[in-house]
Amino acid sequence: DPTIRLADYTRPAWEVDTVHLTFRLSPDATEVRARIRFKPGRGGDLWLDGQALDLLEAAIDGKPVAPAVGKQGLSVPAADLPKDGFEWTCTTRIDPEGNTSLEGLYLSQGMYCTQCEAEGFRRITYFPDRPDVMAIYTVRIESDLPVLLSNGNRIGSGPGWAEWHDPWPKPAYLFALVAGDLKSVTDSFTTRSGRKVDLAIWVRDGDQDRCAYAMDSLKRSMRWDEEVYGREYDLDLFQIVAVDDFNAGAMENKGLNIFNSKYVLASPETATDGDFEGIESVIAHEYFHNWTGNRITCRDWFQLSLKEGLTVFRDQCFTADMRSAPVKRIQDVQGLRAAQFREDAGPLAHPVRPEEYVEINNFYTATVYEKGAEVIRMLREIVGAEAYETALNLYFERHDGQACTIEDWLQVFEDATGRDLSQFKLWYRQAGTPQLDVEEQFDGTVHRLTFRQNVPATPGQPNKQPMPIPVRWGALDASGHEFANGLHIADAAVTTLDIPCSARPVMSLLRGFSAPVHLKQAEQVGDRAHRLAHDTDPFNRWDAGRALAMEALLDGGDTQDWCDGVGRVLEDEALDPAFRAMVLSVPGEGEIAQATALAGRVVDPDVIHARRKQVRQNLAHHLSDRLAPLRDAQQIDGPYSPDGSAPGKRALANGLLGLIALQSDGLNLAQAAFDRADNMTDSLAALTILTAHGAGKNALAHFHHRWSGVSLVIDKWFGVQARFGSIADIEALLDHTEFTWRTPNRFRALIASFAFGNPTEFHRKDGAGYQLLADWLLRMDALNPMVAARTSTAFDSWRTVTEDRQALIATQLERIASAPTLSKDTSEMIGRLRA
Ligand code: DPP
Ligand code: ZN
Repeated sequence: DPTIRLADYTRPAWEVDTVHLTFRLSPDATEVRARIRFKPGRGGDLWLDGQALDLLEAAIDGKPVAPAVGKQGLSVPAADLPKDGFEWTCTTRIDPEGNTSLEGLYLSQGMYCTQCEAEGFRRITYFPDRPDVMAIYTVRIESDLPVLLSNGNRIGSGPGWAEWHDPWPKPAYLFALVAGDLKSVTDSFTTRSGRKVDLAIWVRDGDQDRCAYAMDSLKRSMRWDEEVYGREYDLDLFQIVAVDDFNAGAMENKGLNIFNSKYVLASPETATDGDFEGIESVIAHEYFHNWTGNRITCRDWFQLSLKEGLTVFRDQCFTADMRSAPVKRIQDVQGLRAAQFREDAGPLAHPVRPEEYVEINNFYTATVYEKGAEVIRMLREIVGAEAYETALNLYFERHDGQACTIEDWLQVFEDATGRDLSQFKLWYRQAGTPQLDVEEQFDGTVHRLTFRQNVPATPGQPNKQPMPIPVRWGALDASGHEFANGLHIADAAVTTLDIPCSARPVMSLLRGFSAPVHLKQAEQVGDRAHRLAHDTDPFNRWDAGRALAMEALLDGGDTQDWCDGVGRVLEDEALDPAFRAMVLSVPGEGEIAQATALAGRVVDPDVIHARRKQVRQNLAHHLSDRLAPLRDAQQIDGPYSPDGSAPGKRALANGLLGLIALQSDGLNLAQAAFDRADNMTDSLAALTILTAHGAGKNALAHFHHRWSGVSLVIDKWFGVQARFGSIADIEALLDHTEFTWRTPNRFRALIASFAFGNPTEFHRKDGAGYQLLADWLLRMDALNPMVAARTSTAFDSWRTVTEDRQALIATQLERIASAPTLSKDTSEMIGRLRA
């Protein structure tokens, strides 16, 4: 049974004090010499993980040994091991050039780099590759390449070599090595206790002028973690390396973060406002891991959310502080609903702390990350901001240098507050998005709310218990005045809340999205419109508009109230343009599909597409000649800035342009906007609008010509066409000379953008979309299992679509499942999808 279970956890048999590694780099035959000092743990045989390694020699305390070597690692019987500890030495040979999985040590455009989380270190040398084995590393790199980097501080270097030492004990997954012909952009940061930290961002020659925003974001992150969490940086050097071939977003290796270049490189000409914001938040996220992840790490991979949920929560708060808190909250909830609610509603649903897995790479999910962050947000909501701070200080004090569990995390909150959090822990154990139904009754003196919660059955979890759901609420009177507010914790199957009042109020519930649940509030006619006009909670104000739109989208009903409300918000100059832009946007097709399935109906992507188009048309018609002046009013003077109010104005202006394009002559305006654009945000927005209307031919050619060779921009060019093109268009793009499927960013730009972002073509009735995805999953699986497995989640809502489509998908899933060779990653995913 290949399944790994949380319940089977045991302490390591042997622990590690120090690791000395010497790398002799060579593209297809790198030699790694390891000298590892072991000390007794639980005791027993020595097991060292190892994959795709050539073992050249091994010795214990200098005496050659011949361990039993298998495909997953090697073992030495306890009887052959000195009881009190020993020094293990071995030399392995690896093939970075042939390593297409991008886990372990690999080559990306002539540059060596590593990705060791979760289990990549075992592709470098034999090691107890588990996060509860923490050790001090010294690394020597031998190579003719000019730049040789590893974790920690450089302790020596000369022609053809460099040595690094990291004084902080760390698990192997935080190990990093980079070697290449790289250029750096440098700066420095002085911590509040006066430590001067050198900062360096390493990129390919020519990219130095696109690092300024990443560097600025890094310095702001370092300051924020000091001010808000009291956490200082703990080395004299902090480095970031940008690489083009990378499976995920970025990696928090101690002192040497490695980033997908998408989250480092930006200039106004090449990056959108969204890209800048993404850089700011990912730089912050990886930096914040230094304390939440590195200094305090996870005992085992089931505890992944211990570092990821917390670090996402921290980066969300950072962005909220840097930008607009309400707008950030709306964006985060949109993301949560689109990805995590979707995951939670289908065959891939799993708890924030999973209890079993086959391949841990498959659990770097929206549930572990984003729902994990929501759980911490609720915890803070329930205990209060002050107690949260006390608990976090206790966490850092008590667990620094340790590999911890969710139990340790909750214990500090129990100790800091005296609360019993055993019921709260269900948020980590139970999968599925709770549904919270609310009934309201006004009796003349009291308004009574009755909350009924239901946590749906999910794979392996048929029965659920009630969880504590924090519901922030406000009560509005008929004039929109808020006369009462508070926090209700719905912690039983049924709970009630009584609000004394003399007239029936309009209730604003789940303010700020205080819990990750589906709220079903049977509001009276006009209540939602009232809240869209008056709610003092910006999140709920936005959500009221979204709920109004969703009603019309689901039932094809009347859009008058929604159009009126949106119109009023748009013209309210007192409101942040970024917020107005969010109110203007209509729920996406994926979100409408989810709502359809939740209402117990069959999803027909064609119907959803048509309805959404109709609803947008109604809005454009309703706003008619107010659109153009509103857009003109968002004119920005001065040079481009990714900060301040400008991104919000651009978002609003471009949202309005999208509606203008639905009017006669509107496409001419979009074309003019494209021609005139002097930054990527406006250029890509206009290009997207033109392409969505099938009028992008010239603009696409122009865009391609202008940006040929700038890979991050060419990714956008592929992405736009993937989302709006036909399958024939996609097939033509697959043959394009610049389509290099081996680079994950490019693969995602075309294949994943198509599968996730082009529902009508993906769900085409002849099954051609499903077949195309399956073909590429099979192809990619042989090259890079992690990317293939991740992309297979495009099939995760397959049981909600029409029966003819389900049958076509089932055929493709079966075809993949019966492929002669399939990675552990993809076979686990397909197995869960079909279960
Ligand atoms: N640990 C990484 C992150 O989420 C994922 N590779 O930051
Ligand atoms: Zn992370």
